[in-house]
Amino acid sequence: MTTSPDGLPLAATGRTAQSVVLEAAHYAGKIHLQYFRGDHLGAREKRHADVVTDVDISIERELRQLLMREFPSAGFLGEETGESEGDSEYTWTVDPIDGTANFVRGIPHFATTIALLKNDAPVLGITYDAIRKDTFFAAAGRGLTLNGVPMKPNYATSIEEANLGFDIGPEEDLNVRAFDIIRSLLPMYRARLLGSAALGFAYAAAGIIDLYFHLALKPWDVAAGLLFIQETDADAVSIDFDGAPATPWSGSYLVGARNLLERMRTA
Ligand code: 2AM
Ligand code: CA
Repeated sequence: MTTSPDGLPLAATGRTAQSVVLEAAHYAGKIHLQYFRGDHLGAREKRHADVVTDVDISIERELRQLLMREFPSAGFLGEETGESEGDSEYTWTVDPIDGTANFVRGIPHFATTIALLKNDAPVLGITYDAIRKDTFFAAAGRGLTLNGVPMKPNYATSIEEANLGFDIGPEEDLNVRAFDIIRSLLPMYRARLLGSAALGFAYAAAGIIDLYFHLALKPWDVAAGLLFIQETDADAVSIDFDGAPATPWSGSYLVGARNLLERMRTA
């Protein structure tokens, strides 16, 4: 695969990976707005409390086509269409709608999130919230930007002022555990249940919230967000619930302000 000066693979049409991924995410966002609060979403449950729509599936198919056409030797890992192995060290991860439960109810808080992994580590990531036109973007070593502007988080300095975002999922026992964690931390933190893990990670990296946790996420939910956290230059950290550095396969995540995170774990 040809590499461009930014160290990332060059697309078949000669475009940079950054330009392709921006187009992909913004295209997905256009489709979100077209169907949001419409009547023909084709919503159904994959299993209890795990919802998918025709919109999720058709966006993922189109993004998969675009990314595979532009990067034929890369692998692919998507929430709705599954995994294909590539024959290079690169893999794309795609969640066409992160926050589908919000999307189907007409709650305007969801995003598309796409990442490029190199040997399982995210090197390019985008999370696009079409409702607010917020593009969170990072390439490894080049910092996090929000709508093209470099973002440096300005976290709360005390636990009393901190905002802690979290989300739940389809697994009831884990949800009970998540609420137990929240209950044990209140009234110390101001808690926010947001409904999109991708935006939760992006907000925690940008300092919009101070911390975020989830007990059961998949690589496509978190790959871009983990890169955002990494690109805060150590102001923020990402660990799993055993305290190990987080990877896209950790499952459980606690991310955000380094200064607050250690104190939350011991609370
Ligand atoms: P989703 O909307 O893409 O399913 C709130 O539940 C957050 O957790 C959302 O970001 C949601 O992503 C994610 N999430 C919950 N359960 C999930 C599952 N089984 N697989 C993938 N993501 C999940
Ligand atoms: Ca999804």
